[in-house]
Amino acid sequence: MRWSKPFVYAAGAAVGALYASTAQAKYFFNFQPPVTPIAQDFLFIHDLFLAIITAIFLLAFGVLLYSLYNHRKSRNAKPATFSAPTTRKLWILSFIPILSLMFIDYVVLGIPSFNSVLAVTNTSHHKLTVVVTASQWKWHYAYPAYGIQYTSSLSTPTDQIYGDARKDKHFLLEVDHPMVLPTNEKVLIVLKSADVIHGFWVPAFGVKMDAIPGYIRKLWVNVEKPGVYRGQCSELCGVGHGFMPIVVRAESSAGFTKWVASERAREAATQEAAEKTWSKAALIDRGKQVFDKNCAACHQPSGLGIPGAFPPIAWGHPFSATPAMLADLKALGFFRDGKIVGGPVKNHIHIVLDGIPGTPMPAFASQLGDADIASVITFERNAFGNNSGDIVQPEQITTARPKSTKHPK
Ligand code: HEC
Ligand SMILES: [Cu+2]
Repeated sequence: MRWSKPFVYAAGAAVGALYASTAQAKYFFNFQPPVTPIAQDFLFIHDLFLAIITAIFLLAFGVLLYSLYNHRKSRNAKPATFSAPTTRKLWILSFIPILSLMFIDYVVLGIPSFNSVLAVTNTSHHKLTVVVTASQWKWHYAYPAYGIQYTSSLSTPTDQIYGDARKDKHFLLEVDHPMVLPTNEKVLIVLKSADVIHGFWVPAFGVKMDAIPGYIRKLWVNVEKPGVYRGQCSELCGVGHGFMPIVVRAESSAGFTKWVASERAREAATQEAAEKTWSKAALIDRGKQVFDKNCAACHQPSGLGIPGAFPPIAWGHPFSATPAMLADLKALGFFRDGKIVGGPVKNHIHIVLDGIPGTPMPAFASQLGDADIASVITFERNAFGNNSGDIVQPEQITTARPKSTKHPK
């Protein structure tokens, strides 16, 4: 049979196009390059396994093709009539594959896998501890030895998320404040969850563990190469599940020490911000940023919320939800006659600090500093058409905080 010319050209063009696009996007089908001993072990086991099954596949397929060809009908091949090994030779031939598969499974692959699984759980002799707390939908990192703690949230701009701007390279994989680790040091990660199950997963580290509410779980990493490593929450945890990436920057120990110093300076600045008196414009300015980062995922950038789930922040808009949710809002003075209304400042502060228990409205007491909370409340009371003119100063937040939730910043 001869191929028609147009067909050959079309096929050639298709292959060429495929090749060109692959070359451009630098696709690769493999694990991310491993940067911890555990990830290296896992990759080794994976590669070994792949090599072995490829060899077995080729061997078995070779035998199959050989038999198909050699025992074909035109050569008058007769189908075998036996259904079980009959001779000693056949018994041996049957047992060799079984025994060799068991050897591969339990010895060649089993021993290294068992060792790696044990290694993952061995958190002894760590030098640094980082407490990682997952919540809907951000990560919180604390370094108890240095008195540093902060929230890390998605920094991909909303216009990219809604398709109004070109997606950049690290679309949905960029945060405002990455986790920072020193290289070549065993770091213990204590994993917690503040609400539902989340999953801590950074592929280049090889480890992946669920953060389960009510449990404290431990894993460790020893990053051997400086760089930025990206991962994601790996347990479906609500509508913002795709919006809580994990970004880790690994620094040499000198770089890490410098980072610690700069974090301390930042915390001092936050402290200063909490102590001074702000102008209304400055509060609203800062409040908008705090809102976009911490509240807009639920209450929406427009402040109109999502019917049935997240109430509007814009007052005068209707909100229907379960009677229990509405009762909470009514008791706080934020709901009347089917509509969201502006409740008292005191309750507004209470809602943002302590959340509304039993609903998705989170407590921000341990996540935001006093200046951030004061400014977001001032913003909410003066934006989206809520022209209340109210000003809330950081000092009011400082006094409203219960002692137990004093933010160290
Ligand atoms: C995870 C989703 C979520 C996030 C994030 C969130 N809220 Fe809420 N918020 C809710 C829900 C749900 C309610 C209603 C609870 C109820 O009905 O009792 C609520 C209610 C409120 C209310 C009272 C009702 C209203 O609409 O005025 C205020 C004020 C409020 N949130 C402010 C904030 C602020 C400020 C932030 C950010 C610092 C924030 N929320 C972040 C889910 C969220
Ligand atoms: Cu999650």
